[in-house]
Amino acid sequence: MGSKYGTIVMGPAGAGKTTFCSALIQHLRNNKRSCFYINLDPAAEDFAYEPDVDIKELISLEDVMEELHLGPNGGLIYCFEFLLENLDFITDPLENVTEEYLIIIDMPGQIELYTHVPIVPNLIKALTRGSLNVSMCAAYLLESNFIIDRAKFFSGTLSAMSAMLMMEIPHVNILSKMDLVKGQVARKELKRFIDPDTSLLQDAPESGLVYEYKEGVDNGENDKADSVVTGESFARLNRAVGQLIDDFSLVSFLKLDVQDEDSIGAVLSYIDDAIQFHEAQEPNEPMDDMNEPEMG
Ligand SMILES: Nc1nc2c(ncn2[C@@H]2O[C@H](COP(=O)(O)OP(=O)(O)O)[C@@H](O)[C@H]2O)c(=O)[nH]1
Ligand SMILES: [Mg+2]
Repeated sequence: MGSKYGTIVMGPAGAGKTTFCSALIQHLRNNKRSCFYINLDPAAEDFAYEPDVDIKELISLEDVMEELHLGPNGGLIYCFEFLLENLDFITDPLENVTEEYLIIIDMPGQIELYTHVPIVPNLIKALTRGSLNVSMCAAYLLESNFIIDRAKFFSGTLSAMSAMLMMEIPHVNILSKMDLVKGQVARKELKRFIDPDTSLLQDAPESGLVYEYKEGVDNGENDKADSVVTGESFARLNRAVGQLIDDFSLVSFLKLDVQDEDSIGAVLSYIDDAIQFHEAQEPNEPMDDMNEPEMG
């Protein structure tokens, strides 16, 4: 039985996951590589490339919401619980996917699926363990315009880290939509986000920041609502968050510009390395082939 290779594309809604999947598929095609595209977002409609497997053919989010009187998030959880009970819907088609293929799984953005209930971790276990034995890498996307708001950026970084710890598979973090911040952020400044510099949380506030903190100043005169985000306790929380990210020192980001073929290629090469794709593509040692007929 050969090995299988894949990537699961995650991140908040609107982070650019589906756009990245399409760009990746196009790039693989340009390089004469095969891929197998799985859509697991039951709310996704438009695809540049038609998925080979689409969760919508198993279960309809609309029907679930209507018949069970659930909201979109509850409905989504239900869809994934149903998927986990009917795993052969994705494992059967994967049986025949060979080692030259890159399996690409396009996920919905709801964070509940990764953290509140271990739905995605269980899905990943089903794919990476057992008979399928897919070598998998998580690609976690965060929008680059988050870096305009540092507290938001670090909260995004924390969710990336949380997903990473839950999945227990190789993980690459990707800062998507780099075209949106091009020219807005100095190169040196950007570097502090790519490899998160937690002192960013203590810097003097700049325009666009939602909170304000000054060293040694108890912002006590502010009214109560404000002081939640401007006071010493918020700063202390931020320092603790920064320390946590530092302690793990696991979170850094790859920059992604989907319009740029080289950028996609660079991200893909990180994914390939993480799943050891190329090692499996080596041709057999000629000696092995020559020995075979003599033995038989
Ligand atoms: N400017 C820009 N917009 C993007 C990029 N990637 C995605 N988008 C837009 O962001 C929105 C959400 O993208 P989508 O791929 O559907 O995000 P998903 O919810 O994570 O799958 C869409 O309107 C895309 O056109 C990008 O690299 N640059
Ligand atoms: Mg999508």
